[in-house]
Amino acid sequence: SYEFLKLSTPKEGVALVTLHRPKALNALCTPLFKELHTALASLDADRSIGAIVITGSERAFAAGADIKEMKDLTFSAAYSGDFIELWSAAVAQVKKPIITAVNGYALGGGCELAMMGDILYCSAGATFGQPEIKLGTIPGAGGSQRLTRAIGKSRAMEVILTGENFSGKQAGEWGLAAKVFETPEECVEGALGTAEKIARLSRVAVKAAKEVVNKSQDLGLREGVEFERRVFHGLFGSRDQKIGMGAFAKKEKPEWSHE
Ligand code: CO8
Repeated sequence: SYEFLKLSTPKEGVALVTLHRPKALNALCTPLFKELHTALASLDADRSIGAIVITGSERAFAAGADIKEMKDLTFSAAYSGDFIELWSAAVAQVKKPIITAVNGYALGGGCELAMMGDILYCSAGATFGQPEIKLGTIPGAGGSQRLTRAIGKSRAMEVILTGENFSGKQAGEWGLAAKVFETPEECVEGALGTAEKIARLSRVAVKAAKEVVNKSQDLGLREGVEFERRVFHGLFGSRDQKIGMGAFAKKEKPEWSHE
């Protein structure tokens, strides 16, 4: 049981993690992130789960890191305690696909958390932003890197240097969001639907696909293509490759091994 999260399994193979700290617009305090870390690690290890959706409320996905918790933090405490490191790891270490379904505010650390997922969906009225500059600081959980890769340097500079927010509609137009929905309900349903589709596929192939796409963010093109080819070769050793291609040849539906 969690204080700041709600967990459910609304569709077969799909876990829904709902951030639940309504009094503070889901501001990301350390206890919330510790719970998120524990919950995601256990879902990643759970063989019945194939994909994970993270969402917040209609009003706020998350309004940022907890400013009240951070305001008196010193450099030595932040540095020696590796402040934020665990937070990024909570999501980055997960091998199963994560879809973030963003409604309401996704500001600062909230925007960064949304971008840590593998696929980002939002509603048109969502509010994204990296307002840290207005607090006398900068993004600290990958915002400057992930936003720049997602929307390009000039737009990312504009967002991060001014601290001005942008809408869910803009997030779609700029390519930050894979899909934009009219309403918050549609956004969560859309994310669950996509997660269900993914959860029904070969687990080993899905894991490999996520790994190779993520490598594209770290490697140059030649190394990335070589890495992809090695993993592709490796999948000929999996049962699911035989099941998938065998079923195609026999005009049957594949029954994945879920290995
Ligand atoms: N931290 C702490 N408390 C918060 C936060 C926050 N980020 N955001 C909202 N709250 C609290 C408010 O203090 C308020 O509490 P109370 O009722 O006790 O006063 C409650 O939530 C409701 O908020 P408001 O009354 O302000 O609601 P409004 O509808 O008037 O305004 C806003 C909503 C515009 C979202 C406003 O709350 C706001 O500007 N919030 C702060 C947004 C912000 O600056 N976020 C960036 C924080 S810095 C950051 O994230 C650094 C990232 C570091 C890495 C993070 C790793 C993941």
